[in-house]
Amino acid sequence: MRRMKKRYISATAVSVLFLFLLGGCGKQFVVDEGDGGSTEDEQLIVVGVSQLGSESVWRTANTASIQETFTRENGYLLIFDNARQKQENQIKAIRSFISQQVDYIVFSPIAESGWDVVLEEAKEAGIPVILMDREAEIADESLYVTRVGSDFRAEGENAGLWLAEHLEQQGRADEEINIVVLTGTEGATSTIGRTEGFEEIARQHSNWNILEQTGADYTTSKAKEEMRSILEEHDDIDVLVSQNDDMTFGALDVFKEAGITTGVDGDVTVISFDAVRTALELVRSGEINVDIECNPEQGPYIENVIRMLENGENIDKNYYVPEKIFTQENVGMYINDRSY
Ligand code: GZL
Repeated sequence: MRRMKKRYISATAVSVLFLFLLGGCGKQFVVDEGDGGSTEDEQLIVVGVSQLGSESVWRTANTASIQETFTRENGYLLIFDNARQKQENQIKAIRSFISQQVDYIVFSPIAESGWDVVLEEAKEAGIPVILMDREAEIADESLYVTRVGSDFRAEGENAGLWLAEHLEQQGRADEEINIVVLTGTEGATSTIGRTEGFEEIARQHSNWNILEQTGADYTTSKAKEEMRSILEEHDDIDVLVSQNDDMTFGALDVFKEAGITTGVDGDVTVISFDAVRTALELVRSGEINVDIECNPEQGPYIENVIRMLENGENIDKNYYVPEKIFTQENVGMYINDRSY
């Protein structure tokens, strides 16, 4: 896709933009201050990225991947906004990108709904929009070019399939199994997909009882709060399904407070998602039974899409990033190579 207009932001404008936006929607802007106006600047592809927040280790790694990819050396001017978990900040950031006439808009929708109006504005401005990580529920699919992220439903199904296999191996396939699920941010694609995927498998096992399915917003602190409440009601939990490692860390702390062991030889089997390094250390030690990877290193895949668009190539509507499943059996082969 040809870039609509050749634009660059002069050093002065960058400084003004930096000051303006610091007081505006986002918590931070990373703007590569060029010398403005040089031939090199004119060739830069300007990418506006609205990141939903910094709620988890996974999100930090996702942000790092973007900032390490869209550098001046690689031919980009990155304008980055952290929306601090607020959809209205993402919408403001997208509008500021439009007014700056960036070449591409990339954003990770904190929740699936509420994007049609602002994406109509981006379309009218002739700016291609790429979804990162999560999906947006948009009536008109022409409002975004593609999505780069995970297959969250498959992640949830894989968690259920692992549990079924695990119980079979333990000779507990017909035992009553009491399950607690900590879910992520309400309305987020990752939450919806992981929940639906696991439920799909759970429905095939009438002896699986989901005692509680509680939202903890992908944060450690909220998970601690919710897990403490759950333990006041239930002392017969067999399995914890926690939809990201940050919530798992909180739940493990609460189990320890209550004298409940977890993992390979524990009272409670623990299934987690994301597979950040700190969690993989707990898989290796046996405190977490299995960690379903959610790959945050999406920057290079998004950059590849932009290159294809720049070259006028056709692209798909969705690109899944590669992911693994980690258990005590295989984690040792990968843990030392992890970048996050
Ligand atoms: C998944 C991403 C989720 C992670 C959480 O792609 O949307 O959001 O699983 C993060 O750690 O908060």
